[in-house]
Amino acid sequence: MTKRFLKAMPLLAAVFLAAGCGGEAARAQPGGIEVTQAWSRAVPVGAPVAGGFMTLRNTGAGDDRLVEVRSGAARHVEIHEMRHEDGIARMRRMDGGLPLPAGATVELKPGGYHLMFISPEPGAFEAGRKVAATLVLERGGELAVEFEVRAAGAAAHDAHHAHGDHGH
Ligand SMILES: [Cu+2]
Repeated sequence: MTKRFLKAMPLLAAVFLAAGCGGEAARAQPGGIEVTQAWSRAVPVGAPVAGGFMTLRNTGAGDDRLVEVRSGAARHVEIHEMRHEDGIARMRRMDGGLPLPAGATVELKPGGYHLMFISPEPGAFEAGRKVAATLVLERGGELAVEFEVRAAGAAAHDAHHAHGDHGH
């Protein structure tokens, strides 16, 4: 029965397998979305938010979109963009998700697009730990990712900011 199921639904099976073993930094998916350099910055216990950064590459033939991110390490996860308006950096939740055009590489990084882990679990974002999350793609199914938690101040170009992270 299982064999027949796998044969009948190879795409779904591949998604299950990928979600089941997780942990690898990069993985080609049926939808052609590749994730590399997934990382986060350590926050103290009780911090209201933690950031999530990564590089997404759409190697597929069609446009895709990151529509949702789930993680047991926070109450919920939002997809944000940061813009500078009148010299002030403002963040905005991307309710429509993050577009991943065919062939494009989209970088989530401090000062740009990023994930916001809201109400992180105490201790989950300690330097050296890994935060598991699931990326939900509009076309490419689900993708398991692990964010490597780096010490606060890890991003050299960001070190001159006070580490409250972009003004929450
Ligand atoms: Cu944010």
